[in-house]
Amino acid sequence: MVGKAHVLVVDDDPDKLALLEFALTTAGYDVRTAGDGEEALAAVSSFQPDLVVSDIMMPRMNGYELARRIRENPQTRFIPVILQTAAGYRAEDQRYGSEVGALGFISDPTDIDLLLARASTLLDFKAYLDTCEEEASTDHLTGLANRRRFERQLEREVVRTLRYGHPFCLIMMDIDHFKQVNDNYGHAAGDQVLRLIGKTLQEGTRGIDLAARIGGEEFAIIFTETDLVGALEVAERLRLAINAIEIPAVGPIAASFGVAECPSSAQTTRELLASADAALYEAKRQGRDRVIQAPAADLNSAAATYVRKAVVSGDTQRVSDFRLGNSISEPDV
Ligand code: GH3
Ligand code: MG
Ligand code: MG
Repeated sequence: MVGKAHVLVVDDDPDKLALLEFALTTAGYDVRTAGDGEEALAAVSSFQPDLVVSDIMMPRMNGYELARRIRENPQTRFIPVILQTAAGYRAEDQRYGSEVGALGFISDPTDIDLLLARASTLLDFKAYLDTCEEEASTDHLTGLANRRRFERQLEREVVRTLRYGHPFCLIMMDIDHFKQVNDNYGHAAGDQVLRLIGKTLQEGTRGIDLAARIGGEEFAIIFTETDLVGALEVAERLRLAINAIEIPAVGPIAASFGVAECPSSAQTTRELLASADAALYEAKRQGRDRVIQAPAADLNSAAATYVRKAVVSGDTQRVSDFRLGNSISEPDV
């Protein structure tokens, strides 16, 4: 986490809420408050807390249900939750709290020292988890996303496009004659080229796009909410920016690009990758240092009709099978 840890405090009793807010703010945390579980769930996605401290008995949605919902969402499941209650506490309340995933249970909400000690430990674990997650999905040479993060994001974008119909684009990029850079100027010079290209891709894309290093000298960029025309423009701009990189010891460098659009070029993760890869290969074949777009897929094919019907009927199993490239040999259309 960068800066102060975010703590969300949830309570329907305004006095208790104010007390906890004051105590946690004084302890140095960035605190947000919510009056019940439903309000808290909305704040969980907008405020992205590192810790939730919640009362149990509340109108609309109680603390158990809030903890359960936080745990069941893959995006929020590792946000620790502390439950606290003043009213008639029983042993089974604590057991139930643990069953729904709460990591702390405080039966005396006036014991601020206990709360702060528990909060501090859980926030320490959360910060370490965040660091691990960040390291596990970052390419250390360039600082870009690595293949792991790229594949996850690609899967999400395909799901989103199948659900809402907004196109997005995938660009695959490979440095031209990169082996010669290593052979002629050494591996350290090669690494410097990779770092500079990473920087160029980062600076040439928007914050919502994802630039990744997915192999030795292969990069990929996911352009969210962008159609083929837009992505081709950016790819061309990036190609020129790479041409303009100056490394005196190495001389000019260039790269080839393949651009595919979902859903027009392909409608599954695997096919989209294959489609952008084929376009990249074609760019190499045509002489390198160029951008080539993937051809449009046949949107009236039996398989395309199959996935459209599955999406319209909300048949997520079929959509998922299709995305993964499973069992589409006999589309039921
Ligand atoms: P093409 O234009 O066809 O892509 O030719 P190329 O030489 O770029 O392609 P090839 O696949 O033959 O060579 C890729 C080279 O990338 C080989 C390898 O030494 C280099 N490479 C891969 N990973 C790294 C790395 O982390 N650092 C450095 N310095 N070089 C790397
Ligand atoms: Mg290459
Ligand atoms: Mg290569």
